[in-house]
Amino acid sequence: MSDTQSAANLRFPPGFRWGAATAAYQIEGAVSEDGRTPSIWDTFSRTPGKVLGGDTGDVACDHYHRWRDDVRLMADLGIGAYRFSVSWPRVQPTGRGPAVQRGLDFYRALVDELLAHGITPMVTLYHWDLPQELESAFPSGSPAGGGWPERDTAYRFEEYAGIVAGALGDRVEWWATLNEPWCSAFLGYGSGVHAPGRTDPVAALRAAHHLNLAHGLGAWALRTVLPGRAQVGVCLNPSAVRPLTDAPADLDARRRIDALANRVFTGPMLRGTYDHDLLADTARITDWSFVHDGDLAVTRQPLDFIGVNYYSPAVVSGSADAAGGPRHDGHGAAEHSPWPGADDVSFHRAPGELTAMDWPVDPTGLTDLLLEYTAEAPGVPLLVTENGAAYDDKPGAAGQVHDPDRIRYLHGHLTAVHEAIMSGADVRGYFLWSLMDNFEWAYGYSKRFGAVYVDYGTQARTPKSSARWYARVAASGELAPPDEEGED
Ligand code: PNW
Repeated sequence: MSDTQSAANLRFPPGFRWGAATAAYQIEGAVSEDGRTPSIWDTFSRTPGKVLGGDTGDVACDHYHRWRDDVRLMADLGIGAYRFSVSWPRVQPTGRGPAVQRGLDFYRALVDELLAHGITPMVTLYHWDLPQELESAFPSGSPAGGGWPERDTAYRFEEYAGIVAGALGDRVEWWATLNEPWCSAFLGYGSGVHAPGRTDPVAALRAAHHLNLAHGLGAWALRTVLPGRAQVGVCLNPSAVRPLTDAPADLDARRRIDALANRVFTGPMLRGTYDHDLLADTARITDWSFVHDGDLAVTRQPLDFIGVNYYSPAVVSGSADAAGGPRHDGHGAAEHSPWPGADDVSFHRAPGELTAMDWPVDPTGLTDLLLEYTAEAPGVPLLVTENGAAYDDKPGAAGQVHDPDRIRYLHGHLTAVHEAIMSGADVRGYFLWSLMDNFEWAYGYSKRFGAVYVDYGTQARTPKSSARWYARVAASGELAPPDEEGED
């Protein structure tokens, strides 16, 4: 490469982490091995009509048996950090009481293997696989019906966090309490397109609060078990929400969705408040009496980092569009709204090419969010803990998988991260979603987000051209041009 070309490449700060991410239910399989019991996602995926094609995580990428090979693959690709999640029902099958040693041993062995290959592990404690017991088994007379709408689930999470911290804390420094609590609360209990598939706006708001509480209790548990040794954060999926026009109704729609998508979590976590406008907007639905005295001091724990998961921006307007038409909020054509008290807000397709998820490609939302957090949480380092895209990848005749669209997507979004850094955001790393193709929740195996292609028949892994491109970026710390140059 000539000097001029290399001078044109954007250079990331020294020490910037180049990572990849996965989640337990999406890759592990082995759902009834070594004492694991069903999670809400096992139950949901086995319920006809909930997941496309009737797919389940029963086998997934069989990572539970192939983890050594998967770590070697990451090492070959020069991945410097790996964010994975611990399956709660694997280590504490009923969600209460003693831990299962074999479950913990799996993660200890995985972490040891990562460290042996120079890969920094980051543990996500909760990436959506709640033990089914905690959803179903509730004291009779409990009004909330179990799961996250039930306050006790937050205390169960605190206990579980302490168990995992005790088992892995001697070798893991980076911890995320929750992944995308918005999805858990509002897709799980509001629109019902995610497990456990409930459709009750009050349950969704209760769930959001108890997830905030669980985050605070979990952060506290991590720091109690690992004093001074844990870097504790949370992975959010903030919405880069834009008004369709400057009309007052559209600006108000933006404010309302910002409250329900973003401030419902950052309020309690960063400032120890639920904003007045959020309480007022939802007053017809609930009086929020499930928020107890003292809760907002618990939810507001110091954060060592904020994890930003970003895919696509949202465009909203205040008046229902005359045609009705499909929703473009990226949550499918849900019958039930994931927006309690704001189901009249219309979502519009943002400009930009669409990925296989029908999510528009617009990296400017990522720059905006990183700069917003920089202003909102000054001094708190940021990590992009998920970013990536699904495309319709197909192996060629020689088995190679060319995915130039994904390379362009990653190049555009890494450029956006670099721009945020140049404007003052303290972004310390980037985790590509995902290391490999996997179980994409309600879409099953039909959507491929991986940098590595998975043949689900043979479980063969094939790095796509984007994986090789990303390896070059990670090795050099510079953004290579978005082409497949150097490919065989
Ligand atoms: C995130 N939405 O999920 C998750 O953290 C990953 O496990 C997942 O595979 C990835 O993004 C890609 O989808 C989301 O409807 C699922 O807005 C749905 C939505 C957002 C994030």
